[in-house]
Amino acid sequence: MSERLSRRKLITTGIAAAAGASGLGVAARLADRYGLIPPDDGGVYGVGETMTYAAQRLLMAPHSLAREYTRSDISKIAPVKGEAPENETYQRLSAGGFADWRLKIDGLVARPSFFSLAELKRLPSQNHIYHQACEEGWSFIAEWTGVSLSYVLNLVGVLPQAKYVVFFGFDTNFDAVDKQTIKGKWNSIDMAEAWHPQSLLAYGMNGRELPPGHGAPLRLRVPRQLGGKSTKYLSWITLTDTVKDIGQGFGAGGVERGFSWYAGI
Ligand SMILES: Nc1nc2c(c(=O)[nH]1)N[C@H]1C(S)=C(S)[C@@H](COP(=O)(O)O)O[C@H]1N2
Ligand SMILES: [Mo]
Repeated sequence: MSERLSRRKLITTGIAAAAGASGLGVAARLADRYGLIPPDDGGVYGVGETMTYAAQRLLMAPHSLAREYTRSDISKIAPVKGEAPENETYQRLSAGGFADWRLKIDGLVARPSFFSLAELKRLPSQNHIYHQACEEGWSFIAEWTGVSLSYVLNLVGVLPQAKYVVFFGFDTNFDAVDKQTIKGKWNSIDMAEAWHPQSLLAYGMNGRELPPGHGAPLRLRVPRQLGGKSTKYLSWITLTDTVKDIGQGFGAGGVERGFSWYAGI
């Protein structure tokens, strides 16, 4: 039996025990049907990652809410992770106030679309004050303004086969002809996270435009996972039924550098 299969068997045994199901066959079918195997199963980490993901997806209500704070809780200092992308395209768009920037959304959607920043700002906006924690140990509370990811997904019409929403920022080579050569800070979330009411496409922070270092012109915010899942400098969002054909196939560039795909907190 391969390493990967034995891991899978261990996982489904655990799920069978947890769910009180009568046998491995049932558990395996349940695990597949309910999407309890993360894309980095058998990747750099393995069984621990899958147990965390499966347990959270089984035990937590899909729409459990991250805590929301008040304006007086907003952190005085919000650390910036990394630098805004240095590539020529990003610099040119930034110099033009992102007037020429478009967000592309395609893949398993009924209406592949491009959105300008002005168009996104005309959609119903939301403000959320929540906590962002980096796996490196620092965190801050900030107010984010944007449009609900679910609202935009409904505009483009998600097809039933879609399992993941994949995010590419300007610090990835997202225009690679061969998707397997995509590198950088791309990431993906499952549909439970995508439809979650607090998942936001943010263009504002603490009452101002999103600063360059924090992801201008648009970033994802998913407050139920570590900050690393909240992709900055967005350019392209694609819906897919598999992430196996992107980069090394683990669902996020970070997995290739040793982080786990699911970063629930
Ligand atoms: N495109 C892109 N998105 C990214 C990153 C990045 O380097 N590039 N860093 C991630 C990590 S590890 C964290 S903790 C947060 C940090 O967000 P901040 O810089 O606004 O604090 O953004 C995430 N999104
Ligand atoms: Mo991070």
